[in-house]
Amino acid sequence: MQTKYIIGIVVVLIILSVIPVYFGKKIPGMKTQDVYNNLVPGGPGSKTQDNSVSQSGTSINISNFAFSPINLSVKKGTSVTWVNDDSMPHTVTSKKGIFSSRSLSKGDTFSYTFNSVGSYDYICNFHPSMSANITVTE
Ligand SMILES: [Cu+2]
Repeated sequence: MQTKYIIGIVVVLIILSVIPVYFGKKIPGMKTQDVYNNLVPGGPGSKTQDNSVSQSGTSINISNFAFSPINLSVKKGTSVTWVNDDSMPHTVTSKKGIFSSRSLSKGDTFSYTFNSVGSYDYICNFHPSMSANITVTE
């Protein structure tokens, strides 16, 4: 009889110790900050939505230490938006000093409207081997 009581007590203790763990559990791989960012409009996580705002523009991705597309031709007056997809910070900096972004962290964007016809070479200030070109036509 005594062993049945002991087993019963052990089972109750196991159940009691499992309940708070179960209810306190978060969705795997999801941080509290991510939940906040996704729920709050205009929060840090909603920055990527800037892409869809510039419908008449074009976007360039920065990933794996490269601009993509590396060469882009746009019509005069086009707004180009760069999006940093790398976890490494980068900049978008005109070789002739015509435009330059601040240091872009992952998810940050930079936009520039090209109002003059010409060829615009640009690099990342931190990684000058990252070079690309925008050609602006009439
Ligand atoms: Cu860089």
